Amino acid sequence: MLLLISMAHALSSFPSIVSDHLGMACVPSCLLCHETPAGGSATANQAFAEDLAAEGFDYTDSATLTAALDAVQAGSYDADQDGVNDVDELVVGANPNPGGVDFCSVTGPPEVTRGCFADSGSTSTAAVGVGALVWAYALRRARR
Ligand SMILES: [Ca+2]
Ligand SMILES: [Ca+2]
Repeated sequence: MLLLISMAHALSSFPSIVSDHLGMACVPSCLLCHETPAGGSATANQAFAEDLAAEGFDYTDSATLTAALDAVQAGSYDADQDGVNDVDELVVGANPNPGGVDFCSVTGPPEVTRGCFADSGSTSTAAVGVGALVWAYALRRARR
């Protein structure tokens, strides 16, 4: 139960972890790693996501994200082969993926505040439901 809740939390915080770790001007959309704006593990096929995976990022363990970001930076990855490294692009709000729309600009997609786990909607709904049950249980216990 706690694992489910913490996993949903981890998934929802990936864009803000990237933003915080790299000091981005905004939180990137799911399109940084996913092929669709709503995200989901089956769509995490962007070139940048593959770079992160090559450096040990495991989406079930958010602690691997910052290490993979550091490794991608140290390795001077350039997912779209435009001569500017992935991390350098992200720091200025650009999209490191081939053909991607920049993240931190008025023409970019909207910021993500709730995460990139659309295809696991039942999981996140379940996590919210479980969270509500835990809360209700705690409330009941507190009233005794
Ligand atoms: Ca590039
Ligand atoms: Ca680029």
